[in-house]
Amino acid sequence: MMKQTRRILLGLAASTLALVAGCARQEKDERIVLGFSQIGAESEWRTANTESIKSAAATMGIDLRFADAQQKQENQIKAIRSFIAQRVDVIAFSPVVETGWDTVLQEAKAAKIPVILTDRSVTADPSLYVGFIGSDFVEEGRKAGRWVAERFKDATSDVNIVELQGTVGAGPAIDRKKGFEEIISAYPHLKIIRSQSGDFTRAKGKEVMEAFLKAETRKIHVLYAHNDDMAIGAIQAIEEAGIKPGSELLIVSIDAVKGAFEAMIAGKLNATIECNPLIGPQLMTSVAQVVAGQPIPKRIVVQEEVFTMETAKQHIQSRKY
Ligand code: GYE
Repeated sequence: MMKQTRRILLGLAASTLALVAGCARQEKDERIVLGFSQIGAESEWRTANTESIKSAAATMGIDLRFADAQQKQENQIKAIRSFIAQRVDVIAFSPVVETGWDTVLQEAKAAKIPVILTDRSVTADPSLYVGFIGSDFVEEGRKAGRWVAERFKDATSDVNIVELQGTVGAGPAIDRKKGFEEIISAYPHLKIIRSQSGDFTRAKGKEVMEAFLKAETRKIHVLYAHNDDMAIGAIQAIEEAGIKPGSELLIVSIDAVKGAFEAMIAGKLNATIECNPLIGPQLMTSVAQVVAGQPIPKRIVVQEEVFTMETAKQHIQSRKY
């Protein structure tokens, strides 16, 4: 009897000790702290990207301080300054536009906090960040251009293209325009007759497409949208104008989000170029490497594909975003 009581008491003491030790470990949180400034929630792509970052941080046990900038550079600069003040281990951000980051990046460098760029890049001095993980936007623009060139290779008269650009000054808007123009410039009959920003949103895509349709007296043959959301918004405007998107007016866009697959299956969108938003795991791996003092590649390019109306059904089930 005595022996049994002693065993119970010893057992209790051991579990109390374990509890105390556990608390101490929790108090002294050893997790890596990552400050992340996201652009906003402007598109389906962005929502998938945010989700990927949050779930990868949780899986890898990284303490993520997440700030949404609502598509404003000034909010991103504020968030980065607050991460510096909090003395986080690493700062990562997806820069809404390419320019205007030098000062805040220098502040991070002076505080000895490494910065990793994700999704979009900047034009600042490359020594101000340790690496950039993201897509090759020029190549995405080229893929869209090649799709149009192939589709109209037998055309004998002008092919009128309207373009919905992404956010003014954003890397993907500049590069997707550049890559597309590079390809179509080899085909004199392919002509961009109107081009304007739709800020990567459905609402703006619709609004600008309405304006194009209203102002244009020539027939519009093709819409090239820098993302699927703007194309989806534009589809509404095109239908409201009594034109059939996908047949009377062909559409190619970029991202390959679920909404684009649905539009392709409905016969309203012709092709989408993949831009993969699921970069959370790659980012967290790089963060852990940087904290461990290991070098990371200055440029990590995300692999992607092209999907068309003809094969959309085959792929939609396996899509994760
Ligand atoms: O294509 C668009 C989003 O930066 C690659 O931003 C990203 C772009 C994406 O709003 O849908």
